[in-house]
Amino acid sequence: MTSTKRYTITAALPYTNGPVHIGHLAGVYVPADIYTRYLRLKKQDVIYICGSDEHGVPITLRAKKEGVTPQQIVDKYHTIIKQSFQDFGISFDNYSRTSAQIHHETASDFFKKLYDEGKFLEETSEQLYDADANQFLADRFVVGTCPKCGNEESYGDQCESCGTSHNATDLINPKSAITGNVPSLKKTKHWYLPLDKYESWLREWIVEGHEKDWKPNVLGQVKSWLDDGLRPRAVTRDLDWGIPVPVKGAEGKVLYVWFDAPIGYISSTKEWAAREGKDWEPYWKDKDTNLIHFIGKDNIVFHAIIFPSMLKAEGSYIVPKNVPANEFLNLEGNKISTSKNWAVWLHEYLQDFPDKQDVLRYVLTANAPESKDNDFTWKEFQARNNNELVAIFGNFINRVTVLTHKYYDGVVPEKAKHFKELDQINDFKNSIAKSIESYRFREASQVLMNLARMGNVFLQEQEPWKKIKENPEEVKGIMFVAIQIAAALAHLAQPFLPFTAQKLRNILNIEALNWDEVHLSNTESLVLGGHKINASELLFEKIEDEAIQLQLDKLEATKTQNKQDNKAVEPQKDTVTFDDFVGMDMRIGTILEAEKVAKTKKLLKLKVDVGIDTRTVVSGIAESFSPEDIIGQQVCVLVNLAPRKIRGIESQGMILMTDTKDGKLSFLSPTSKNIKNGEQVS
Ligand code: B3M
Ligand code: ZN
Repeated sequence: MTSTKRYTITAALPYTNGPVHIGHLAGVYVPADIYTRYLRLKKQDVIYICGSDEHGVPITLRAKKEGVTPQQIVDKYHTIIKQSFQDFGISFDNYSRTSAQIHHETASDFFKKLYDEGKFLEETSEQLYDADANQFLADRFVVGTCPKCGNEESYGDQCESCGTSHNATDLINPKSAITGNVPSLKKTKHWYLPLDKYESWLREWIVEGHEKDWKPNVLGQVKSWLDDGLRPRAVTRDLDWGIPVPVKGAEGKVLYVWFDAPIGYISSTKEWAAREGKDWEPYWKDKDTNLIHFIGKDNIVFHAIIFPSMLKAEGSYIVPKNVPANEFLNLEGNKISTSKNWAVWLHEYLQDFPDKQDVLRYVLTANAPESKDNDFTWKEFQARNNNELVAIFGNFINRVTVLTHKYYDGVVPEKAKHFKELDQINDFKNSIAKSIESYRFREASQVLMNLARMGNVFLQEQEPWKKIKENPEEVKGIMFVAIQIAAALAHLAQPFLPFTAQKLRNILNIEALNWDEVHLSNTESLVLGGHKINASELLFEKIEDEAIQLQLDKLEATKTQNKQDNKAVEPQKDTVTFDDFVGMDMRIGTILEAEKVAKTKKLLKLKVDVGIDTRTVVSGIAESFSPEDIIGQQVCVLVNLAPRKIRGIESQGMILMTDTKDGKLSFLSPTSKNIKNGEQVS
């Protein structure tokens, strides 16, 4: 990377249905920020673009929950989110919002162009409808079983468990998320992007063109979708919250949120350009521009398949060079969840740990979910702070600055001898650069820490405090090198720890350098002899057990609260007739065999002796029971439920279970030991 290149870096637009948490930061915004800050230091032509995603069902649902309008929801969370990003030093060049006028225009025009050029299919078909709510059920308005992996809580447009994107009508056993009703079907007209037409182009572009440089988790998902075959995808919705579909005959319809949101990157770029007096187009249309989307793994299909197909259909845009998606960050062993309040919210973190933005940035980077899901624990947070930031980085800087004041009144001595450590600084720098350029930010952060480690080892070996009496001249040479390492840390830490880097520059009384200026040789140094540094100051402070316990207690309280909320009993369902009831044939049976259904989390394939015969039942109980524990278990089976295929296996009945809201299942089994298989339940 020597010549100047243009980069358009985007970070997923967060939904404004809640504040942002550590999962957001670790998965998307910190890695993208490190990358961008590094490119800026490399003097590249780079913009870092983001904004709030203010349309879509999550917003409407949150508004319903809080009893306010969608507009009130987006205004509230846009403000909180924007502030959190700013507080954590996420250095966007522009943070816009999809309710902005410029975005409505841009998205509308984009749709219109594709429409005018006949790039959409127009089709009237039966869609899921909730008559009580007077609402078509798309996206998150509907949950049901994923046809691909059997996850019973898949959304209408996407399964969060296996990542597949599908149409709402593909769901097995769909239910309205608004009323819980089983939806009916109703005819409605929509516009579809024929993804199948872009399949061979996508294959050539991604699978053949980016096999080497895209991350394996991204390529894996992309290949699996392409292998399954792509189908036309509706890009409009029957909703009242969103961008109106700008064509005749589409009254009451809006653009699908995943159609408008990625266009938000373009509108945010336009907003930036207008403010800065720049031209936005090269950042999206010049084929030499590197367009890079930082996202979480649940967004891969939209950024690697759907949005590129939209850009290709439009014709004048470039497509992404890379889509570095991260996996998920869990919290203390459980999935982070906005609705269950299982998260470390950024604005709350800052109340408890003011001025410790860099600590969180560092911990989240050092433990980033780059190739697999990872767990954030408060113990690790404390350990990384105390054992790395304080004991290694901070300790080294403190020793250097304290000794410089003690021996030389803060004036840097002249270079006396060339130590190998000076050359090693260059190696560390190159190694950090290489890791960042290949999106390996964890590795990069560890190389940075290793540079501080090297500084400590150097001082430990040279022991200037022992030599200062007998050999003050030698100590000058040692301290000169130690100060160069400290300065290198200040410069190389910039992308990762922007606040600390600034503080350290102030202590060392030095200006920021560009990446390529951080170079040492026989003749070049980072700080010259005679330079005066400022008073020493601690960069990091130890985090005590009490502060960590407070956080753990907070999470414990959330758990207790969730348990209490779950205790609320479901209201009674609509009445059924006696005939409805006796029509159900329920028998006692015994589980003879049980095995996991391949590539699913929840499904077990059971062989059950129900007295009449031995039959196969596919049951979503794998998260509560392991196969070997339930063999021989007597259960209650609904045997005359119409057979249906689940993951290609015909299920001939249903095991009756109690299902608590926290997801714990238990069997309904006879308490008497003498009940034979085939006995009827009535
Ligand atoms: N708002 C999904 C999310 O927050 C979505 C990203 C849009 S990026 C164009 O996970
Ligand atoms: Zn799935």
